[in-house]
Amino acid sequence: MILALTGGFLGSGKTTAITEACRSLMDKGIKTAVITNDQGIQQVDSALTTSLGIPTAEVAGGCFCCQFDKLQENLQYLVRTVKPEIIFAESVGTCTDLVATVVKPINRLDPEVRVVVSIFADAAYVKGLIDGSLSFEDENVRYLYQKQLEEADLIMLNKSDLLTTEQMKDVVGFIRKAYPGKKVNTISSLSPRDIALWIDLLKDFSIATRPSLDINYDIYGVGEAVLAWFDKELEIQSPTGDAIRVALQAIQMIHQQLISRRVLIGHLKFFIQAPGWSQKISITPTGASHSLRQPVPSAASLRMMINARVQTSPETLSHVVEDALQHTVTSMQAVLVPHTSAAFAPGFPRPTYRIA
Ligand SMILES: Nc1nc2c(ncn2[C@@H]2O[C@H](COP(=O)(O)OP(=O)(O)O)[C@@H](O)[C@H]2O)c(=O)[nH]1
Ligand SMILES: [Mg+2]
Repeated sequence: MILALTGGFLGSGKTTAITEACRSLMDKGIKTAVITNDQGIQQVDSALTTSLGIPTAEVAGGCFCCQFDKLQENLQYLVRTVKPEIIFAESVGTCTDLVATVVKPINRLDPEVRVVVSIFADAAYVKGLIDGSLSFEDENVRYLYQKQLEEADLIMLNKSDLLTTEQMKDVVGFIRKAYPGKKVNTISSLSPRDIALWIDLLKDFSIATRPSLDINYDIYGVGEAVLAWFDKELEIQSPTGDAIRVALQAIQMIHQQLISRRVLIGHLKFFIQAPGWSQKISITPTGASHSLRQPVPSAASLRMMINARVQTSPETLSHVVEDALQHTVTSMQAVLVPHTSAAFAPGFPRPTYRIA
């Protein structure tokens, strides 16, 4: 069994690649499953994979490293119930030190499992690092970003479709120079051919030993904590059938408000579910978002799940989101029914195991 441990920064395209890979494997009759991971309780990513019929288990309330036993439990559960050839486990976008805290403990407990660490990087984000347009990124965040790539078995330089050939050449050159000796693969998660290539790489990859990262947990901890977390589940009711349009307008307003504050948007994820219609909407540091399925149907009500990571205080993030929701709902004569809501700064990473 292959455990495709899939990491990389927020919004780099991990879930997109995983869902595409699962779809393609399932089409061929190959059994597969997903373990999602987030620090919050309701997860947009698991809502998406579940809605697509992919067997999904969730590690909530902390990273894989800090919830290792839960990860192990889910792995065993999926092996028993689904018997997959490949399990994709997506780590939190600000998590690093996976080799020491996840790969080595798994290898020790279950040497039969073949773990491959793919680290995704958004090529447009890397371009932003090169040309300085992401200069407002906190230096501690930059540190954990670099550490993530440092421990990759496979660097997956994703979203190649967003850049020109020339730009991609610069980005690949930059990554090769920063991580000499690493395998750098340029892909687009939206391309079935590239996803097939990733699956082949996962199947063919073998390695005898990996070094654990040399990492400063104080810097890493600050890098995680400066990206505030906001989770919310709510319902929108619209007697005029405009619930989806209200949700989309609120999302746009949240995005605009954050842009005007010049804060780094790690990832804004929304999962909208109306009767017979569901859609995940993502806003990433480079703004790229998968185009919305059109036309938008009319709906009298919907449920929306929000997961946000933004480089600001939890209070500010919560205020921006709540304000935009309230404003939009009121101006479009809709009703907002809140379910759950939480805003926090992630705690200091304390891995269950760490094998240096
Ligand atoms: N253009 C483009 N967009 C992508 C690609 N991969 C992912 N995305 C988009 O990037 C956003 C974040 O993707 P997601 O898979 O949720 O990122 P994650 O946070 O790493 O799991 C979504 O809007 C995706 O549609 C890609 O290869 N090309
Ligand atoms: Mg994801």
